[in-house]
Amino acid sequence: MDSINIKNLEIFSNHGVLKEENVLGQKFLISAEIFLDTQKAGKNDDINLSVDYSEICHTIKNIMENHTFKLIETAAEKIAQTLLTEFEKIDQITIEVKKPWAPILLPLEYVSVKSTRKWHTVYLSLGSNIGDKQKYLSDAIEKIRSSTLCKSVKSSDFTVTKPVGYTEQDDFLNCCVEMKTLLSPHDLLAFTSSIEAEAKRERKIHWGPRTLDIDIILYDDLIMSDDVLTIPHIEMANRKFVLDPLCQLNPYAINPALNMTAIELYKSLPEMLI
Ligand code: PH2
Ligand code: MG
Ligand code: MG
Repeated sequence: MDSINIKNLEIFSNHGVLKEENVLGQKFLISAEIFLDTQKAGKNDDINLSVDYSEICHTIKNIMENHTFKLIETAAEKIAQTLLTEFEKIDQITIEVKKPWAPILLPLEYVSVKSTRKWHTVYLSLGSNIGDKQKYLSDAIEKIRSSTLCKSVKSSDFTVTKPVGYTEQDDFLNCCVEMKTLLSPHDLLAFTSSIEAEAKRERKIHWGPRTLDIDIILYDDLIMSDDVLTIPHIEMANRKFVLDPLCQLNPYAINPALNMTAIELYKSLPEMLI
């Protein structure tokens, strides 16, 4: 991938855990490796097809001068997130914040934090089978769209499906959403759970009726599992109501745990489910 690089931008500002650092200030050196496709800009000699490194430097300077962070971790996080959300052409960024005058009473060249952040590609499955199902789904998609930490949000069509698992309940309305997000898997789960909670989601019967269910299906090519989250979604390969709308968005989306595309999974559903 192409990158634009800024090395050791010098800024005097007031970050630190010690009170003295917040009052007196000190020198910070900021480096940025900005990943984006520069080919179009390079071929057309047009700055509008790239990002202006001068604008980037001034954005970094404003963040550093207008905040007082305790940690250089927080400075790096804030710079990475601001640049990724304000410059839409940036796919990924590595920010290094160096503190050459760190007051540790020992000589050193500098101490630094280096963080890499990027837009992740995510697929969600949404379902509703109580009340105004259409509104629950479209309100949820609107809430996702309005987050600055999500972009390029695309929804499949909404489809009516028969309940799977616990069958003594109303039909579902289901869809899938494709998007890019800066949220980590657990932060994304907290975000989708908060949208479920706003829809007055109650957890009474496992796989029972719900106003709104939002499941994380795929997150880049990540494979992970812990007490609260398993990615890819463990049931996706058995669920037509997930695979059908997923194929509509991207038939070649890969389940990295099974090493199969959405369309391959759809075609290998048992006959009775199709
Ligand atoms: N969700 C379930 C269980 N069963 N059936 C359909 N048709 N659609 C769903 O979204 C669904 C389900 C658990 O989340
Ligand atoms: Mg579910
Ligand atoms: Mg769920």
